[in-house]
Amino acid sequence: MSRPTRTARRLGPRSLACLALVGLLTACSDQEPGAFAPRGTNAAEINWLFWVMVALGTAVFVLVMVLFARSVRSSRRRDDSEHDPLAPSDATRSSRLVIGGGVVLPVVVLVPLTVMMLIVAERTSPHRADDPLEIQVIGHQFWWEIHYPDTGAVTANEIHIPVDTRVRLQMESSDVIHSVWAPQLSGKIDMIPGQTTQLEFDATEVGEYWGYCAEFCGVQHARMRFLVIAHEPDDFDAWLANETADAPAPETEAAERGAQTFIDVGCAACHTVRGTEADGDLGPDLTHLATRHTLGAGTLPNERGHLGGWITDPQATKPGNLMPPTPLSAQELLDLIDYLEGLE
Ligand code: HEC
Ligand SMILES: [Cu+2]
Repeated sequence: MSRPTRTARRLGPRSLACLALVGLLTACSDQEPGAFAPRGTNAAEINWLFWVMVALGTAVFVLVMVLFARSVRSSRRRDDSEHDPLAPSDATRSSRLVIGGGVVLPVVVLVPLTVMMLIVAERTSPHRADDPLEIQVIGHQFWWEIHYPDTGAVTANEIHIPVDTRVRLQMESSDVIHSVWAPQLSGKIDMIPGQTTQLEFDATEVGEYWGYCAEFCGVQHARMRFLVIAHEPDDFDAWLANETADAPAPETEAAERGAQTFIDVGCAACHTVRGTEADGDLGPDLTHLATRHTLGAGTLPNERGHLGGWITDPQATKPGNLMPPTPLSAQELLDLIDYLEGLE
């Protein structure tokens, strides 16, 4: 037996256990709860399967450790008594152990696990619901484009859904592989260029749930987040009706100037504001920007100061994203902010 290292001796088993716990607790957060706090049917199924696997895995681990300890003890005893290890009774015991532990136990553990896994895979697969709400989601470096196909509604980085309703995402990518994952609601599915993949899920509680790009897609992969916002059905209908409508007309003179600046300085080449001549499609649709919670796919809260900062230098907060900085006078910037803040 090797002697414990100096640090391990100094820390002792209790401190080591505490350290391990600290490591585990860093995965917990009130702000962004994860897969262990499911709020959707799929996530609940997956969470259940996870704990079954942990329980079975722990049982097997304990069993192996007990057998291991016993074999160490009995081999010591044999050393003491000069016992012949190849005596026939020992040989049958060993082969029973090999067959029991190497064949019977894996079959008993793995077959039920496989069946459970297949059941969960089937229950969380698309095509379960007859008439789900269809939403089209297109992945971009580094943001999400979201269409409600039965309407003209287009938004970005926010998937609004009615609570307790099966939703089917039809997913595409405009560039590289991305992956959609809202851990509290469902498992993850890749977005693959040239293909349409599907994810069907629901939310069982009204609320806001963070989602992430779960496939490395470039420098700002980590700031490619989205919100799933589950509403009461009436609130969802109201949201969808507003999102479908054209942009509201500017209400102040400054906002009117801002609308013109938006065209003049080139924002309109990349962004669409429905109901105006701005119809670019390289960046997010900004028609109802003011109703959104975040800027830059979850990078910043959608507030006046951050909006100004983002427009002045989007590369400062999200280096490598595909919006270039635009040189603007102070007046142009203020007008633009007034305009964008009116896009409710
Ligand atoms: C070359 C194309 C391009 C130009 C020009 C451009 N943008 Fe963008 N814009 C983008 C892209 C791409 C994003 C998404 C960045 C990301 O989140 O990764 C974006 C994001 C935004 C966002 C955040 C939207 C959201 O929902 O997160 C705002 C607001 C915005 N742009 C405003 C402007 C304004 C105002 C101008 C003109 C001064 C402008 N943009 C010019 C491409 C462009
Ligand atoms: Cu991505």
